[in-house]
Amino acid sequence: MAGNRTLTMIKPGAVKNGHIGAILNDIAAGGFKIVALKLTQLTKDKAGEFYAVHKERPFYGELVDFMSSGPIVAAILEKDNAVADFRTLIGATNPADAAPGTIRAKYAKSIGENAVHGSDSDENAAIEGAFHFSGTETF
Ligand code: 3AN
Repeated sequence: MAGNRTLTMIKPGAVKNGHIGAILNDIAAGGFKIVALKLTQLTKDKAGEFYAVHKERPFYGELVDFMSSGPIVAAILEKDNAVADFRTLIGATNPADAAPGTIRAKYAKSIGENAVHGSDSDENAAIEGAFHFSGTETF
């Protein structure tokens, strides 16, 4: 059975460009309930840890530099079928391929600076939720 939670981050570019409110509004309009939320900044070490699965990819250094470059918003979102439905709401990794109306189509600049993160599996949603939030910060 599909799980009901996913982890998102509003990335530094979208925070810097003033899109926090609009993106949270799209998330709520998409039927997701926020069960954890914070404004925070990743160190390079923490960003490297978060994206460790991509360590061998050519864009890893650029990704870690970008994700630690400024504040982000991290949130755990709840909805039936959360992981897949959230990935539909945000659109394709490359905003050029993202369906019209999706969060990445509206707010992402490029494949590297693509506005938001969404977990890719229930297992990773749980790992990523615990990465950002303690038990007392999660409702
Ligand atoms: P998604 O975030 O849609 O699950 P992944 O897991 O393939 O996509 O990639 C993780 C992150 O790595 C993306 N959100 C994006 O910021 C970055 N990324 C992926 N592919 C590229 C690429 N070709 N060039 C630069 N950055 C990339």
